[in-house]
Amino acid sequence: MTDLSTLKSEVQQAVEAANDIAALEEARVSALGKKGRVTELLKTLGTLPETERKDFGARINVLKSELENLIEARKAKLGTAALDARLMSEKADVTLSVRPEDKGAIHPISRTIADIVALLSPLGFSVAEGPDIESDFYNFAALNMPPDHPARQMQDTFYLGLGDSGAGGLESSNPESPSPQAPMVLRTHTSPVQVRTMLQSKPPIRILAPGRVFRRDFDQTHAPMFHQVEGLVIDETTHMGHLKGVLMDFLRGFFGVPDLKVRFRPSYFPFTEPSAEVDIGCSRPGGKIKIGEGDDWLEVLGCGMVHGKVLNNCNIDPAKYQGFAFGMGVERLAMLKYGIPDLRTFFEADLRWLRHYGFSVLGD
Ligand code: 2U9
Repeated sequence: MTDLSTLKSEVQQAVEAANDIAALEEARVSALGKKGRVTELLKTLGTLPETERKDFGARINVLKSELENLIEARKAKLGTAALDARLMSEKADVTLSVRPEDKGAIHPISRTIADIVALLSPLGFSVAEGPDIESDFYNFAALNMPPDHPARQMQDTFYLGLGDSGAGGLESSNPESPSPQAPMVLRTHTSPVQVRTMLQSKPPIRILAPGRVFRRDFDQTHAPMFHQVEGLVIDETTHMGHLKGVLMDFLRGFFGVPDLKVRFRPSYFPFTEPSAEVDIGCSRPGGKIKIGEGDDWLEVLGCGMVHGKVLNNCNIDPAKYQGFAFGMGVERLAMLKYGIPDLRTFFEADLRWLRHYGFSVLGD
């Protein structure tokens, strides 16, 4: 009869000698595999006399589970050793100084958003964010754009598959759910962030909503994805004078022209009433734009007092509260401030472009 303790010590030696997972697997198969030594022994049980069979069977099973434990323990040890070796080989010295030839750069979009936030946060604005994929309610219905509203066509929308179906739109019991009439969309503006904020918190509200937006539009001056920063202020006595003061100070700071001419021109947006578009003074010598001089005008942002219907939709009482909102296109402002001529180059991920128009990480 095979000496089980010899078998055990031989398999044990093979397991301990295995220096990687493949060698360990080889040792396991030769002991416990279909044709392994322990399995072959189990097959001989039937040939033993009845009196020996039970005892020998039990001893083989004990051996089998001891060997399995040994193999598992070795496997864990080899795994840890492999991880340690990998960590050692991938060790990075974070105390090394920056290599000038590998210097990264801040993208003009990130820099412009940072510029805008830095100018407005001292006035009490904080930054709020929301999802790129929105329901009909947050992107349209709550903003006074019901299903048949012509303003929906003003912003060509990317519609998404429906997922589950339920009622959408303003009448919906659940504003998150899509329906065949109101599928989910890629947000066409960052305004849904303000809707969510108003539904979640009480005035006073002072927020900036920077982020990506999506419209089905692509030509020299339009990209299907671009960035906006929108702002919202809601309080008991906020009025159009506050709106004008905030935006005039902002534009003068942003373009670095303290006496910049700023003009508010009546306009229309479904979510604000009254609404205005804002122009700044410029000249256009030889087709180039020079900001802060001359008698010409250049449109830079839109704004207005938040529509009473929008306040109602967001559970804010328009008899008690009022406020203003504004929106600006980040690429457009970056092009004007940093002299970038072509919108499409923002999204080409061209390293030479980024080295030229990008900003140092250290802010100089
Ligand atoms: C709520 C209420 C009102 C945000 C506003 C504009 C005017 C505007 C455009 C500028 C250039 C978009 O990127 S652009 O094409 N935006 O003119 N946006 S008022 O009004 C809001 C937002 C949210 C709850």
